[in-house]
Amino acid sequence: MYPDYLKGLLEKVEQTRAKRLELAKSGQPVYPPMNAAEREDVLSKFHPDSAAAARSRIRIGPNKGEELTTEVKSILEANSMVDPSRMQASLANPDYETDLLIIGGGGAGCWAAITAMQNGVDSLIATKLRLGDANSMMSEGGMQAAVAPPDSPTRHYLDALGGGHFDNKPDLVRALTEDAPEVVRELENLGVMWDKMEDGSLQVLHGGGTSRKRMLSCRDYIGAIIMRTLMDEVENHPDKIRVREFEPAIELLLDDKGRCAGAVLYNLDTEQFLVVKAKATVITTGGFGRLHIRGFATTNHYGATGDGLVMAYRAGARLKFMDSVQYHPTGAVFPEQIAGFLVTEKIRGAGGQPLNKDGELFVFPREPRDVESAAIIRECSSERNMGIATTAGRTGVWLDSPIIDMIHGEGYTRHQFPGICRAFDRYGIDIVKQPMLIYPSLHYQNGGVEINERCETNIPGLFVAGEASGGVHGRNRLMGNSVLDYNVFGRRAGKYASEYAKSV
Ligand code: MEZ
Repeated sequence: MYPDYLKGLLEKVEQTRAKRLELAKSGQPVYPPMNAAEREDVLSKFHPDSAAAARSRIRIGPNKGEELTTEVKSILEANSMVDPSRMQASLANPDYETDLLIIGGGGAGCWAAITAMQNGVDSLIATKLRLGDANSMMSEGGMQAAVAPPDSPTRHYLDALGGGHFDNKPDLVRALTEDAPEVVRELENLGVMWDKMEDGSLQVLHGGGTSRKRMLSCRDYIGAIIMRTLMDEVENHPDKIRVREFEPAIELLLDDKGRCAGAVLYNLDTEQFLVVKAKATVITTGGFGRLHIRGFATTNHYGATGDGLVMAYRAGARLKFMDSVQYHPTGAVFPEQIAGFLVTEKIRGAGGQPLNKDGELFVFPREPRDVESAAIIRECSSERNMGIATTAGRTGVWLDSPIIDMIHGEGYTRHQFPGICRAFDRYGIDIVKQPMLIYPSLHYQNGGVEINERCETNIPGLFVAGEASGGVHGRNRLMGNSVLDYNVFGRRAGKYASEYAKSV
């Protein structure tokens, strides 16, 4: 049954749906058009990382990066558990020795190990939890790649730069978009089965902020499919790739020439410190989304606590865009059972529309995430108060979802929205009777350790790939580009770090 406080919404929505349909048929915009100045205003007033963050920005020492918010600064300056100078002495008598040390067991880490192996270099993956316990595993929506006309890597490049407000490092965006078609083929060779059309071509869907349909998907969570494929490849080569689980790295070790020479691990079972000596080191530890910056709900896994970022910072690595994180516009807040759940952007891509308490569409549904999230926050702010309050004290807007059309037998199939459909089944939620309310949720660390297109940092011998790196997405990432990022830059890190390891 409809809860009291939502009574009337469905009728309003039906009326406004009919109105929107009429407008769409006559070629008129179905949402209040936002001109450039209004967009700017929405972003500056309501983007959680703009105005408020600007007030609390702090400059820290030369060579240590750029402006940081107070929260980020305190994370980075968290106390070290070890004294690196004392540990350096242990490099003469390490617990493990390897050509390549990879810190982090997600998608980028697995790719780095696989590519190094193809390059004849053995590696050791040290991971805080189990191999594959990573945000890479959780991504539901898709991977962007320009695979066929009318799309092209150039269009992809322009979209990614535009989405990042042209702050991105262009060389990194070029690497991302130009490597994409090859990554698609490589993943297929390893066993990933992409969704295809009847003629055998790859199926592409829409996401926010993209000028072409470019999102590839699989018959389940794309992250789980890719991650399991990469894990199989890693686990099939135990002689070339050693994996140490529940052994997080906690400090990088530099040699007397300032080169990265390995790291100190901490075994979570035995509580022992272990020294790894390595010719090259790759950090692939992901972001800090689990730290609930600014009190937002998060879509991130438990391990996303910014460990690699902290280690790299303490070793003197330069950081980029640490003043910005991404809020996913469609975090569920109602029904209660799914509060906190990520509602994939695929739903917006397939026609999902955020509606306020009058059933009105207040923003174009396929805006990039920063604009979409800011517009939802504005709609729910006390100033406008057009969100819908739930009994649990949360506020959100309704996501008029294509799942409703699917249930009515039109268009989509369950496998296109596997996560949310399973969640509805698990809790017996009837999406038609219980509208799904959404509100932005902390999703992605836009910035990180500054890298170049070879994944090199300013510290010789230290490479970084995936969410732990900064520069690829500027201050706003487009959907599906993080799955692509860890595949492209994980491979690149493996290639260039193994070349480096061979040369020292
Ligand atoms: O790129 C992402 O963050 C992604 C694919 C998320 C999603 O909405 O499914």
